Amino acid sequence: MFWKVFLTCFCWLLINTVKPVETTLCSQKNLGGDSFVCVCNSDYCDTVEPNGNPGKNFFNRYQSSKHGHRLNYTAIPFEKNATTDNIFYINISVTYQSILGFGGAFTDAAGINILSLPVDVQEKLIQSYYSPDGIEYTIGRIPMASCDFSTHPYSYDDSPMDFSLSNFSLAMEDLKYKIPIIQKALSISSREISIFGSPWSAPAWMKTNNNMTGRGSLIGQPGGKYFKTWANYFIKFLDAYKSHNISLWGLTAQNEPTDGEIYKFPFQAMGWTAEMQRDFIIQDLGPALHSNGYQDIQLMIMDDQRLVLPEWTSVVLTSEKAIKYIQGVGLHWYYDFVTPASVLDIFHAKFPSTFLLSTEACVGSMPWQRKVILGSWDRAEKYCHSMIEDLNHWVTGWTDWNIALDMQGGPNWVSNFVDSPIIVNADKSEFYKQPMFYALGHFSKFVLPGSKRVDIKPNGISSLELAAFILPDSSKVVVVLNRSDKEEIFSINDPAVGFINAEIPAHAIQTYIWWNN
Ligand SMILES: *[C@@H]1O[C@H](CO)[C@@H](O)[C@H](O)[C@H]1NC(C)=O
Ligand SMILES: *[C@@H]1O[C@H](CO)[C@@H](O)[C@H](O)[C@H]1NC(C)=O
Ligand SMILES: *[C@@H]1O[C@H](CO)[C@@H](O)[C@H](O)[C@H]1NC(C)=O
Ligand SMILES: *[C@@H]1O[C@H](CO)[C@@H](O)[C@H](O)[C@H]1NC(C)=O
Ligand SMILES: *[C@@H]1O[C@H](CO)[C@@H](O)[C@H](O)[C@H]1NC(C)=O
Ligand SMILES: *[C@@H]1O[C@H](CO)[C@@H](O)[C@H](O)[C@H]1NC(C)=O
Ligand SMILES: CC(=O)N[C@H]1CO[C@H](CO)[C@@H](O)[C@@H]1O
Repeated sequence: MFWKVFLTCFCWLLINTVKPVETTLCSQKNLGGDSFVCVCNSDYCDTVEPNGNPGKNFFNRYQSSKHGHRLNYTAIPFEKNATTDNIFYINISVTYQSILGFGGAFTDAAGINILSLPVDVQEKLIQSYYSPDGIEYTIGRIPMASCDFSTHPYSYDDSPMDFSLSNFSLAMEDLKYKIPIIQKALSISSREISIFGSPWSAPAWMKTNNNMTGRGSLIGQPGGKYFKTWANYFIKFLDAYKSHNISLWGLTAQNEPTDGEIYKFPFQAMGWTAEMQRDFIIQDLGPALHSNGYQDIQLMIMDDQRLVLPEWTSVVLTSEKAIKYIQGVGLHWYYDFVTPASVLDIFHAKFPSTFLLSTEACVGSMPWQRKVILGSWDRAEKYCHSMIEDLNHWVTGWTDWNIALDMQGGPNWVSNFVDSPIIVNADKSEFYKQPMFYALGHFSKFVLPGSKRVDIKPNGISSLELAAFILPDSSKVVVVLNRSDKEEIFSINDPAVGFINAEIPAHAIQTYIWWNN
């Protein structure tokens, strides 16, 4: 009996320890950028080494760099002392915000691109983002009906004066380009994915300019017929997605409400003042959500540039009646260069119980920027820098824009092409994982929802950019970015385990993970 048990255990151990590592490395290709892309096709796609506990006295390190690896895994032992004076001290008794997650958006354009690939390559693309051997996104955003990354403007109810919304229905685009991809992502992920919806525009007939584009807003006033109908449209949308087994976690009240105040704005938009948004939530949207069983939906206001944060929130969140319906504020990164991150700290001090979430970001949207750059490390640094900066100023997560675009950065019906972490080359039946994909992965795979940011402080002056977290299972994570041309030697001290004596190459991102045992 004893031997039988012993042998069984021994064989089990053997099988489970000598199991070959199936991780595959990046298939590098230089396509003109300052770094390379990783090519995925029917034959091949790189995967990420699982982040398991490496055992007593060891920590995990994942590294990506301009000239080297993509999420390259190594287990390294702790040391008893630092080998440098450049030491960062982590202090888990100083905690900040809870993390919601990291992810991207399921746009029509993303779906069109994914479906342009052979079925097995489509699978690899979705796995790259959502499966346990990918970067394991935990956030998803869905445009409610069309946006610029659609092939044409449409809403869910284009029947004029249909105030009862009896002709409301999801579009072909939802059924073909969004829902199947979201369902696949949910089914292959081992994590919960928080999905939120955002509308770009109401149907034209509900608007002052009778058009989904340009300058225009809902007809009438909050509490009026059009506002009530627009609130019910959100409920119909939530119901419709639910009937496809997709339960939403959140909503933003409007994508970029300031766009619809701009004369001749070129694509779907709807204008709101902060006062209108506040009163719509108090009189229409909030009550509609609560009376239809959606009181747990996380409702976010603004969903717009950091620039408007102080003004907007001082109008909406100072209303007692509004804040009982509102949980968060959505931020877009496009004009961060004119607004310092300190506005986020000021916001948090004023409204500590309302979370901040980055709800949209992409590179290539500015007139002076190139659209798609294949293999741009510079863009990965921009993403990583933004995530570290946001996280160090109370932001709870970061949402990228389209999860996949074509070689031009579309499709986009107004030619507002931009870049994406995954670029699909349908002609070659392959896709390219950009450096931006790995920059996101350095956070999304490791900084799980429910983690808390903790203190990490240098003992002297260092310009490395870092953010540190304690996870729900008490493991610790530190993400480090070096944007300079030289490598840097540093050490991280956790009094519970010792020193991580580290070296970061020039232009590199590292994630360190360790457990206390
Ligand atoms: C990491 O890099 C080392 C050294 O270049 C290489 O031998 C190894 O295969 C890489 N491993 C992974 C999982 O990327
Ligand atoms: C650790 O390093 C410091 C500074 O280099 C030194 O003063 C100290 O004696 C060392 N401690 C041990 C235990 O080696
Ligand atoms: C960690 O932070 C706590 C709370 O501020 C403080 O009391 C403690 O001294 C800090 N520990 C170290 C090692 O700095
Ligand atoms: C719904 O659509 C049908 C077919 O387009 C149309 O005949 C009907 O009038 C619409 N209903 C409403 C209430 O607008
Ligand atoms: C909406 O506005 C655009 C831009 O001015 C115009 O081209 C289009 O024809 C308008 N659509 C409708 C339905 O009026
Ligand atoms: C939703 O999930 C249930 C249970 O898993 C399944 O029976 C049903 O077919 C699904 N419906 C859709 C529309 O996917
Ligand atoms: C941005 C940043 O942190 N750069 C650092 C990378 O490493 C070099 C070389 O040691 C430092 O001088 C930079 O400050």
